[in-house]
Amino acid sequence: MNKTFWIFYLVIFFFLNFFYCLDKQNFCSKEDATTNGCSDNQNIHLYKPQTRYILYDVNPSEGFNLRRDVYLRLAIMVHNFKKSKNHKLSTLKLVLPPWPHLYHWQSKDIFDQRRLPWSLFFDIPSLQKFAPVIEISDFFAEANSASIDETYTLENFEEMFESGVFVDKVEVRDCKRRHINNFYGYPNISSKITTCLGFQGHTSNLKTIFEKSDSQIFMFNRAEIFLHDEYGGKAFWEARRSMRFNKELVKIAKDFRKKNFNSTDKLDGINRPDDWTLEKPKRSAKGGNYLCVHLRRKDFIQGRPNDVPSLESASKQLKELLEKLKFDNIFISTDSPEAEFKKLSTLLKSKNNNIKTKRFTPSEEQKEKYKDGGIAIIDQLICSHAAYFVGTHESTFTYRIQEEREILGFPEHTTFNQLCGNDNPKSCKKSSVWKIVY
Ligand SMILES: Nc1nc2c(ncn2[C@@H]2O[C@H](COP(=O)(O)OP(=O)(O)O)[C@@H](O)[C@H]2O)c(=O)[nH]1
Ligand SMILES: [Mg+2]
Repeated sequence: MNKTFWIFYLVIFFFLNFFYCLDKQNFCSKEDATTNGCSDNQNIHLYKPQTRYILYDVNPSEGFNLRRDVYLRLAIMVHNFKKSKNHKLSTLKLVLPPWPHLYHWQSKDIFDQRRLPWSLFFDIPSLQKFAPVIEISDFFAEANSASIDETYTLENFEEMFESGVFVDKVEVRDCKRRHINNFYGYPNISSKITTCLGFQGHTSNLKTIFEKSDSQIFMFNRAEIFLHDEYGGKAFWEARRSMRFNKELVKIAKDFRKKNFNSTDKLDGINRPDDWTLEKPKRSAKGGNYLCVHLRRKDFIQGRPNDVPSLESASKQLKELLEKLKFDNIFISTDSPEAEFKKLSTLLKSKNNNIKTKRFTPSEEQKEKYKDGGIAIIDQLICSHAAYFVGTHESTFTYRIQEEREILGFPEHTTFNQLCGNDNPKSCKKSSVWKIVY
C-alpha cells in the first residue's frame, strides 16, 4: 500500500513538473527573475511574462498607402518575434497608430478625420491572424497606462555607405535635429525617456533594443525609416494578404460592381476564401467587364509633371486601350475634383464610340461614416476587380491595387500597366512588377 502510494505520488509529481516546463512561456529562468519580478527562492517559478508594447508613428506628410507598407514592416517583425524562445521578444505586441488627419483627406463636408481607428478601414481579426496587433484603445485598456517607457525618434545616417557598401546601423544618440513628439495628439500620453535612434537598414535590427531593455512600452517615431526585412518574400505576402479591408467597405464595392457592371465574383472567376490563410496561388481571375484607371492628380501634377498625363493625353491613351481590349466600360478612380472627372468623361465619349465612364460617388452617410480614407479604399476595391487595370507611375495607391490583384489571382499583363506621361512614347515608363509568392 505504502509502495503504491509513493509510485502514484512520484508519477503525479513528474507530470506536474513536465507540464510546467513544457509551457516555456510560463516558466521563469533565474535571469528572468530579476527583470520580471519572479520570485527566485523557488525551484519552479510559475510566472506569466508581461506583455510588452510597441507603438509607432510616421512622418506626418506621408500618405495612407505608404503608411500601409510601414505597417507591414513592423507587423512582419512582431510576427517573427512571436516565434522566438526569448520571451522578451515573443511577448511584444504592435499597437496600431490611430490615423491622423492626412494631407490628402481634403473633404470639407466631413466633420472630423482625426485619430481614426484601423477598424474603420481594415479587418482587425484578419490582421491578428498574422501578427499580434491591437488598436490603441485596447492598448490603453490592456496596459492600463499611458506612460511610455522609452520613446525613440529615428534619424537617417548622413553617410549611408561605408567604403561604398550600404550597411545596417543602429545607434542611440543625441538628436541631430529638433523633433516634435506629439503622441498622436493625445494629451494624456507621456514618455519617461525620449531620445534619438540613428537607424539604417532592416526593421529587425530593433531586436537588440528589446533584448537589452526591461521596459514594457516602447514608441518609435518616423517609422518610415525602417526597411523591410525581406521585401516581396513569403512573409511579406502573408502580411499583405492578412490586410483585408473592413467588410462593410468590401460590401459597398461589391454592390457597386454588380449594379454598374454586372460584375460578381462568381461571374468574374474570383474565388477568395473568407480566411486569407486558406488562399492558394492562382492566375485564373477574369475580372469584371470594365477597365479601371487610377489617375492620380492633385499634388502629383506639380510634383511629377513628367509622369502624370494631361487629361487630353490620358483620354487619348485610354480610348486606344479600350478599343484594343474591346471594352466600353471604364471605371475612373481619381483624386481629381469633379470638374476634371467631367472633362475627362467628355473627352472619352464621342459619337463614334459607346464608352461609358463611371466613378464611385458616396452618399452623404457613407462619406461621413467611412471618411475620405474609406472612400479611397472603395475605389481601390473596384479597381482590383476590373478585367484590366492601368495606374499612375510610382503612386503607392496604384501599387496597393496591383498587390490586391496579385492576391486575387489575375494574369500579370492585366495588372502591371501604367499611363504614359504624355503622348510621346519616350514618356512611357514600365511599371515595376512585384509578383506574389506563397
Ligand atoms: N478616392 C480616391 N482617393 C485617391 C485616389 N488617388 C489618390 N487618392 C487620395 O490621395 C492619397 C494619395 O496618397 P498615397 O496614399 O500616399 O498615394 P500616392 O501619393 O499616390 O503614392 C490617397 O491616400 C487618397 O486619399 C483615388 O483614385 N481615389
Ligand atoms: Mg503619397
